[in-house]
Amino acid sequence: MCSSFKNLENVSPGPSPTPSKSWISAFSKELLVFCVVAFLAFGIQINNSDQQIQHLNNTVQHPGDPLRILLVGKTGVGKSATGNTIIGQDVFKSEISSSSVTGHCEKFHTVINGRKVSVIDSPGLFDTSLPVHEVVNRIKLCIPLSAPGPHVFLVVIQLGRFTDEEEEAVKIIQAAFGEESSIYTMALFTHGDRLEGKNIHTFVRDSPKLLSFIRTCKGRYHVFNNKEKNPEQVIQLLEQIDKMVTGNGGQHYTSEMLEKVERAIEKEKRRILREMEEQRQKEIAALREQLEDEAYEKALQTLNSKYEQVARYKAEIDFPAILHVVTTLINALSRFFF
Ligand SMILES: Nc1nc2c(ncn2[C@@H]2O[C@H](COP(=O)(O)OP(=O)(O)O)[C@@H](O)[C@H]2O)c(=O)[nH]1
Ligand SMILES: [Mg+2]
Repeated sequence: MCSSFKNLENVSPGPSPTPSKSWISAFSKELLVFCVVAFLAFGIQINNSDQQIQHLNNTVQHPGDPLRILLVGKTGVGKSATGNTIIGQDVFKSEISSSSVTGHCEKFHTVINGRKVSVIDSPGLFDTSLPVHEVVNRIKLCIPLSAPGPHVFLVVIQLGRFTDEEEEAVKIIQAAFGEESSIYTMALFTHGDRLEGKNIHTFVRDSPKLLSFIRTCKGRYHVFNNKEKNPEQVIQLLEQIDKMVTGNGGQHYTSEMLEKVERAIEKEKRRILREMEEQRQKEIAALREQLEDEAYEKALQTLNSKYEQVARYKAEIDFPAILHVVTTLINALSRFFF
């Protein structure tokens, strides 16, 4: 725009009076300065708004990035039914019969109030058709399916039934995903219809076991009645999850966190194996005395895999307890010395 004005001046035809010529050149100079200033101001403005957009992108969850919810828990507690309530359609198989149990991770998306929500359903623990370690391995596969990682582990518990087995299931899940997962964990009670007007908070307070678990979730819980597809309960759940995500600075659980847990469990497994080595050698010697060649080789293989499995199980289940004891000890010692 500025250069075209200059060009006009250059092509102005015929001689013109000197005062007029100097007026034009003075005017042209002022205009040039004005153009440069305006151009710089415009540039700064664009730069500022770019920075503002960048800042917004860094602080607010991108509207295209879905909220990722991973459902975990014991078989039959209502994980798939909860997934269906959130999605607003019967997409996950949910039935009383154990033949319908979710064997692998499944994922469905929906849009709630204009925002994308992904729900990942996982295989349930203590389903009689699969051993616990196999189910745990399958549940872990839900992490890559929730890539880049779930914002929340929704631990599903059936209201009125927090038995020893339920407690064990929750501990196994927590151990599988490690200490770091606790800040992304929230409890969801199903069978809200059983409350029949009773207060959910009183219900939680009345069970010491349940209360102890709720404390590990930093007191976060919500109740669903999956028999009544009331969208208000979903909105309330999302609000609670949003609060938690904000508290976590918008972060989510990641595959790297899971790998860290894996490395720690493997290290602990090798330590347990070293501890059991003497016992293993004794059993090998006994086998050698009783069996020959092929039968011995077969029995040896079975024995070794049994030791591997026992060590892995002990490392997986006992690891958080050991970690807790060590951390408490370090804390106590540091308080004593410093
Ligand atoms: N009354 C009632 N039944 C429920 C509720 N949630 C789940 N169920 C039932 O519990 C059974 C097991 O549910 P399902 O979703 O398959 O459990 P999953 O194995 O954890 O996935 C099904 O018959 C569901 O209809 C609920 O809130 N109220
Ligand atoms: Mg299911």
